[in-house]
Amino acid sequence: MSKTIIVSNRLPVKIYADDGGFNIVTSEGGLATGLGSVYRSGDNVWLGWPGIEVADEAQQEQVKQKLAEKSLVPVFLSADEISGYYEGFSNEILWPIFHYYASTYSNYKQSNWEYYSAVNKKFMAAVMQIAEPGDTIWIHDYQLLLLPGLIRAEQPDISIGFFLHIPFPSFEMFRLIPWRSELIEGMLGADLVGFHTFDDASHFINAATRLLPYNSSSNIITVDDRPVVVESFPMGIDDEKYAALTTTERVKQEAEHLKETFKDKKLILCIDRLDYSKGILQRLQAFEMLLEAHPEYREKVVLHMIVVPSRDGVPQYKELKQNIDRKVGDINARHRTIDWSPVNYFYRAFPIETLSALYHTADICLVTPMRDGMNLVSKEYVASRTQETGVLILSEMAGASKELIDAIIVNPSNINSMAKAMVKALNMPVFEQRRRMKLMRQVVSKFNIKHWVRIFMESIKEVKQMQQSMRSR
Ligand code: GDG
Repeated sequence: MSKTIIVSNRLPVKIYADDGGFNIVTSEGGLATGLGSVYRSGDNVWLGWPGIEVADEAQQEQVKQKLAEKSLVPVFLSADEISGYYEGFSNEILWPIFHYYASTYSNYKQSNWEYYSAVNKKFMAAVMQIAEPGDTIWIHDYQLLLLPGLIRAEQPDISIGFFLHIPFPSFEMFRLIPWRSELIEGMLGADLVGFHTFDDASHFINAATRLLPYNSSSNIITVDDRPVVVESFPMGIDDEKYAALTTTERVKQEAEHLKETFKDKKLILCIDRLDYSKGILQRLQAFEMLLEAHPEYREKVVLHMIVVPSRDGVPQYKELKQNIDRKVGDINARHRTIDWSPVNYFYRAFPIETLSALYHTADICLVTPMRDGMNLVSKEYVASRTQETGVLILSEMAGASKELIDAIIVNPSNINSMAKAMVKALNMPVFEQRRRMKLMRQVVSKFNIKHWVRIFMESIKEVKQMQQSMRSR
């Protein structure tokens, strides 16, 4: 029987070395939840890096066997490979360019490219050990752009889907990358190339047809007689999980505590990974402008800001963290009173129950990335608003803004307009909040993660059928 192989840089697990053995905890991230129904059924598997360096072969075997019980297959990477392929090429070249941060943050080191190519080949070899004709392979994200092409060269007829979780930039940005043609060629090894938004898909078609001698018609690029379909598949969340969480005892207690703590104040919530693409500093400037232009909100509003540590070994991220610390310190020092701190800043991760209580309680959720493929936090806020009130302020640069059109949409570079959006949100009548939130909840529930997985898998099948019927003509 044919099977599906999911491939991503990271396996959805955390592994802890424990008394000479290993302890494995599966992660509950959005992608893992959505793909759970796929990789846990039949002979299907998920293949990726387990997240820790295991150099010893006997230990690798031990990890491999433990993961096999959970339908997971590890690709072991050395510290040098992680540094060149993941930190160097993926996070210092692809991530900034794909998020429209040119030159300053890009480091086009040849050795990073060599590691990136070598690790993509390593993934290909691992896939080839388990793939059989008739199988479907679904590859995820920017760390594995070469993988579809490498697999195609080995197994010309196998079904391959590729999905990019971050934005695909316009051609003028993408062309800066020294290895741009090789990257596009790699992606075009897939039968179906998926993005969060229509714009990302158009940018990809534009780059592919300008860099390589392939023709396109509508959303199909023909690669040596093989049609490759390029489409947008906006990723959803497990909306039912977020709604159900709000009814659990623990979340109810935490929500009560929050309500009591902030009883005469409006709570504005932001949750982001530490990243320059998330617009954290610009948002702080806007909040400061609000306090300065509208003294009536002093002691009446709190910005509850969770920044989750991420890539903090990279110098740019360290610097960003210092700038955020300084800005928060500044705002609090200048505006705080004995009973009130304008910014409640946390630099750590929290359990999902705490996030749920915050989502459920916060009057406003402020999501203002400079660029974001989708942004799931905005959808999680909407899914947690079972009481149907609350206001979402959302950047037009997040993929989610194409779907959540009833949010207050802002340009995150326009500090003034973000401050005005906060005033609008703080004063929005309840009936208007409900009207908007109901519409957004319909979108989040209809286009949830199950729907996303289903339509992507169905589309791979349809593309394969189309290719077969073209061949038999
Ligand atoms: C990439 C793209 C795209 C956050 N803090 C905590 C925590 N989180 C969870 C959130 C949410 C997830 O992390 C973050 O997802 P985002 O979509 O907001 O952002 P990225 O991590 O940058 O994800 C993005 C996504 O891929 C999917 O395609 O939307 O554009 O950049 O689920 O809830 N979870 C827990 N504790 C925290 O403190 N448990």
